[in-house]
Amino acid sequence: MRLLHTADWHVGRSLQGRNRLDEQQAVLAEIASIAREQEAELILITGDLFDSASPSPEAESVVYGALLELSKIGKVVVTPGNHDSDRRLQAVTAVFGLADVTIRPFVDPRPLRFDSKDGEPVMLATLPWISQRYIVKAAQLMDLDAFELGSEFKDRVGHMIERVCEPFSKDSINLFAGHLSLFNATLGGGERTAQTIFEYCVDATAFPGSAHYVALGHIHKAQKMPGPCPIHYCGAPLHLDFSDDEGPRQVNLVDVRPGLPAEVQEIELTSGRRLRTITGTLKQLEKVAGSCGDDHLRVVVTSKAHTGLGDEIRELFPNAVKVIAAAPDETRPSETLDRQTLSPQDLFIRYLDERDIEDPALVSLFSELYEECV
Ligand SMILES: [Mn+2]
Repeated sequence: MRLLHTADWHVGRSLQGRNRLDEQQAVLAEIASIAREQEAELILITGDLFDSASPSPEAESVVYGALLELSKIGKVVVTPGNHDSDRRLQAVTAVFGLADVTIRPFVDPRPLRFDSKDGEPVMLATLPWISQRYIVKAAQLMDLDAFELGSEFKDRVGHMIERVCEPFSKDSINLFAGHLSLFNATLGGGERTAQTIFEYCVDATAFPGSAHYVALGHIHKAQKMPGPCPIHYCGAPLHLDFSDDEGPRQVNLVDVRPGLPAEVQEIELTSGRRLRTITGTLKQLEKVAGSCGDDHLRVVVTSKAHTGLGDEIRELFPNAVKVIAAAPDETRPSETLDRQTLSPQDLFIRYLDERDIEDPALVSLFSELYEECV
């Protein structure tokens, strides 16, 4: 059986206030055309379909349109991520069920069971993003220190993974789809920092050796993780912010057969505009103006600042999303000016940093409270 694995679409995410729905729609169309050409029988979407738990109708239209398009090609299975609202997805589960799009918004110990076109039995265990407040009791959240809290979360999610994978057999194709953070994963960019730190990490050893392929979302950089079976993050299909403007964007195409190791092909995506940082003096920048195509640009000017410099740069680079004036000896954008791109969680972490407070439990609580408010 051939499956396609994608995740972290983050539809609705803007860049410095610039809407990227057209790019998001384009890359989802590219994913559908790959699925069609490669005859993927199963399409796994492992979380963060949306950027927000309350997406705009336009973002919903893009995501729902993409799910229906994919459902014409193969069986579609969705597990929610930390940016999605599980309840909102639950609300449309029955409707999407009519189109053979299975949304698994909540924890369900029973794997999905179906047969591949070749008649091979498939078992697909799923796990949505699990928030700490669901798993560690409130009292423990207060009493345990960060390390204990971390291992509590790790142990319990590890246990859930074992449990949902328990029915795997040697005669079936055994798959896992979920949205979680593994120890030692390399961050891409645009992830919520507070939900990728130690306390939210799980050990890859929780996955059974009998799994043919473990499809993960949450980390935006595509990578294979060491573990007892093939474990992959397929990464985000678009670069989401300037900390993440390099590296390929891809979907994984996976061939699986009972009793044989999975063959994983990484297919590069080309839709969407590149995010790029260019740095130089006004003179140096003048020379490269016009050569940046339609890339979204962050321009760092190292010339001495003068009135109207920002406007001059924007005139040179109409695609400059952000213009930063740095002191001549600085090559990196200044922290102060960079604040507007940070998430509330990241800002809170910086706030604590500035006051010399190191308390991951506090960060985690902030994150939980923030999640409840948005
Ligand atoms: Mn994500």
